[in-house]
Amino acid sequence: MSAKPPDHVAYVALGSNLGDRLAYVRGGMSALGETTGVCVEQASQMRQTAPVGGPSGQSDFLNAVVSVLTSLDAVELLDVLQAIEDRFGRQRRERWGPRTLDLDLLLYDDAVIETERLVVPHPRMHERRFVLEPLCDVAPAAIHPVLGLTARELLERLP
Ligand code: A4P
Ligand code: MG
Repeated sequence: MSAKPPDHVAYVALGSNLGDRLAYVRGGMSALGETTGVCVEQASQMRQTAPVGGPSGQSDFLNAVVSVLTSLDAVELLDVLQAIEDRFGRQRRERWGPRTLDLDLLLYDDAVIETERLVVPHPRMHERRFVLEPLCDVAPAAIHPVLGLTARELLERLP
C-alpha cells in the first residue's frame, strides 16, 4: 500500500445514459471511494441532461461530479477510472455514443497534461454545462489552469 499522503485534489465527471443510470453513477462513486489512495470528498447533485454530440436519438444522461483527494498521480487515477468503467460494463464502440458509465478526469491540482492517453484539464469541460453545473456544486472556485478562470466564471460565460 502506498504510504504517500492523499494530497492531490482532483475532480471527476460521471455520466451514464444506458440501463440503470442512477445505479451506474452511484456505483461509480462508491467504487472510486473504495479505491486505495482515493478519498471522495464531495459529490454534486445528480442532473438529467440532454445528450451533446454523438448519434441522434440517444437517451438523456445522468451527470454528476465528485471531488477527490488522492495519493495517486494523474495517470494512475485514469487507470482507476478506466478499470471502474470496465467493471460497469462499458464498451467503447463509438465516440460520444451511449455508455453505461463514463468517468472523465476534469482537473488534477493545477496540472496541465497533454499526452496521447491523457489530457488535463479535460479538453471540452469548459464548453459543457453538464460538466460545469455539477462542478460548481462541489467547487465553484476551482481554477482552470489554462484559461485562468474559475468553474463559476466558465459556467457564466456559456451561451
Ligand atoms: N482521455 C484523455 N484525456 C482524458 C481525461 N481527462 N479523462 C482519453 C478521461 N479520459 C481521457 O475516452 C477516450 C479516451 O480519452 C480514453 O481512452 C482516454 O485515454 P472514452 O471515455 O473511451 O471515450 P468517450 O467518452 O466517448 O470520448 P470522450 O472524448 O471522453 O468523450 P467526452 O468528451 O467525455 O464526451 N452529453 C451529456 N449530456 N452528458 C455526457 O456525459 N458525454 C459525452 C462524452 C458526450 N455527450 C454527453 C456526455
Ligand atoms: Mg470519457
